[in-house]
Amino acid sequence: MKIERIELVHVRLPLVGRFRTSFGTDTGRDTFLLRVVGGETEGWAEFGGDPDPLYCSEFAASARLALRDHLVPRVVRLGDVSAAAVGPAVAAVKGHRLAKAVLETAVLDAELRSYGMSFATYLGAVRDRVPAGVSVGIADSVPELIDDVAGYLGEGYARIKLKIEPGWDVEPVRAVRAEFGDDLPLQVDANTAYSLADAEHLRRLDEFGLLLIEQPLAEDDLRGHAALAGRLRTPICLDESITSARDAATALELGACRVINVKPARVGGYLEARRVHDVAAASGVPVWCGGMLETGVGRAANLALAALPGFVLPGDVSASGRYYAEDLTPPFVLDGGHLNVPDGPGIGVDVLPGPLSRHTVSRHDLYTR
Ligand code: NPQ
Ligand code: MG
Repeated sequence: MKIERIELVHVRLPLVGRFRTSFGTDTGRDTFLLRVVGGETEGWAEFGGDPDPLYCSEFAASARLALRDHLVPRVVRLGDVSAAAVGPAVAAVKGHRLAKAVLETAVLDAELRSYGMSFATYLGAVRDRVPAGVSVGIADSVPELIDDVAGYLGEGYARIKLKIEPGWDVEPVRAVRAEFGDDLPLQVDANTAYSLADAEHLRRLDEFGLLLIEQPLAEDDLRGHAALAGRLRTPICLDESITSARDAATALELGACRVINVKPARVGGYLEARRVHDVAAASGVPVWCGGMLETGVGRAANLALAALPGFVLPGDVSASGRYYAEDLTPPFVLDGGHLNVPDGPGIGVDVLPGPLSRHTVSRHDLYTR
């Protein structure tokens, strides 16, 4: 494929409710889409980060500069561009995995659309629907949290993830177990809010039969996670710490985790995400698909990944309505607690012009031939 144009579309969408984590509160999603046009085809992808470097070191403005000045020129210079060639072309650039991911994914979408092949088929999906989990933000009070969880269970969600932080951990988990019972698939996500000195406190979560505790310690603290793992019954799952398949192999070798949250953006794209899946599967380690408050553009591709055989736990793949009153694509809706995996060409959904224009802040050409 010869690339004719790469356009960055800055979008801003209000969230249906506030989303609070241990690193901040969001009331809207502010990100960008990349549109790659080449020959008879075009592809779309969504940046998986945020305007602030709080979840990870990258942010929307850093990705925009990395793409404009370093990544796009290296890829366009290839002449005949394929998704498989993007990673090698940008490998000399250190880091910037979220920026690399959005570029590779847009090229992959364009390429697969030109063959009429779906992401699901390309990645090796073995299911046509996946169970939907939901990530529940920190609430102002326990009764409000119980209301939030009851609402999601009423909609059919198959698994609940509670965001936790010091001061909001044992009590909310105890209350959710007391209200909804021991059979509810339940897990927690600390987004790096604890230290190893909190090990005895975190051990109090062991009595609640959680599926896992996600990223309790700092992203660069594999040794600490391994030490903590020796003191908890609850399996540790890593999110922020895993930025590549090699990281996954290292973390498993060190005993730093027993479960991995796979986010394509964090590891540099869907090709590396599949390699993380393969590394985990080779060790019999379960993985699940994480989420970054994606619009339908990112959500569609995540559903394809979540349909791979090693994705044995429900992911943070929720319906569009979990976050957005109006999505940028036809909305993804729950069907018996599941979401259908798109089977059309590429990501399998189209960006809707009306919603896109209503939520567009600005458009910029990063490249025109
Ligand atoms: C996680 N996601 O698993 C992340 C964290 C997260 C669904 O829990 C804007 C962009 C806001 C990305 C808030 C879920 C975000 C974000 C939280 C990612 O750790
Ligand atoms: Mg997480």
